[in-house]
Amino acid sequence: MTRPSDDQLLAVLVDMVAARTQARRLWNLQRQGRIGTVAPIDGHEATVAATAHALDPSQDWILPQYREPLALQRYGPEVLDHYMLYNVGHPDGSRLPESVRVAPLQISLATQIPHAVGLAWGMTLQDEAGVVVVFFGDGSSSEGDFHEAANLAGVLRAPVILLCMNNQWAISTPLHQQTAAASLADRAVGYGINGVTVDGNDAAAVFDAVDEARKRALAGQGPTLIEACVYRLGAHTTADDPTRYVPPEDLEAARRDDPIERLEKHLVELGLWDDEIRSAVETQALSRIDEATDAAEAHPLRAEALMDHCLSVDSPRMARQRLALLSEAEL
Ligand SMILES: Cc1ncc(C[n+]2csc(CCOP(=O)(O)OP(=O)(O)O)c2C)c(N)n1
Ligand SMILES: [Mg+2]
Repeated sequence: MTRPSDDQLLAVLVDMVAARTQARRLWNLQRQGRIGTVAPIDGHEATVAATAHALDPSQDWILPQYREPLALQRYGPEVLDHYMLYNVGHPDGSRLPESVRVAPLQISLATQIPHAVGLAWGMTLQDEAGVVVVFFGDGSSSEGDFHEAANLAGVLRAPVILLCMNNQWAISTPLHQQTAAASLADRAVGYGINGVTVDGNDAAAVFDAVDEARKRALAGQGPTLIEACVYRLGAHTTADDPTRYVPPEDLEAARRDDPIERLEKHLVELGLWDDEIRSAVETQALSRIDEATDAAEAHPLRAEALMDHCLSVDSPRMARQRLALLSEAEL
């Protein structure tokens, strides 16, 4: 068992508070019509930030779903900068520099999981050290891609960590309508891989689980499926009204177990956290996201970039569309 040090926990909390602060800014930016639909991270912060801190950004990969980017500060400022480019609708938002081991976020549910297994297997074939962590939700765990990828990962003993964020909801579908399984981690047995359930609101427990899974993977002991149990504290996305389906008493109970408050309490007791530090972290987080937003809005946009990465050579119809876009852009 590897307990994170107090300094590591402090670094995790800083990232968690920054993420939630920036998520509020994103919500407002969407309401102002400056960015597209976004999926708030509220409730996922401990799992995502603690996972990033249990990894080595110089060798380990992260393949996100769509809720994670704000809590991946450990992987460098480029993650937020590209997330904002993505949010303003720019294709370059999905092209992180090669040195940043974070894949573009993925909206087509579970399609990132086979890629993660392939990437991990490829790293083994090329004798590259490191592991791959792939995030996906409880809803995504019903997709064929998850099952096929988990099966292949087991056969190949790929150094991959399948990190299922069980936040109890897939938009308005509650977990009990998603699966009859008592636990999502139990599915690991069917693939011959290691499976663990962790309290995803407990940053130290997540750090420990990811660290353990990483060590196993690096020692050639194969993949781990980690089910991190959390609760989605906000809307599914800016296009959702959860008051129509989330029972208020469930939300209230989940709020009493807020991951940020829990870690803050611990670090206040250690004398490492107080209101002043929190407000400095919030101020810094807001200035960072404002700076990233301004840069994204100023980033030059070529309309036909929409088609740049669809096919290696434009189809005849795309060629006509590209020309049409170009002539409109010139108007
Ligand atoms: C293949 C596919 N089917 C359906 C959707 C529509 N959709 C977007 S998010 C979502 C729910 C996903 O839930 P979950 O995996 O639990 O992630 P969460 O949003 O709870 O973090 C659905 C059904 C999609 N994006 N992709
Ligand atoms: Mg979910």
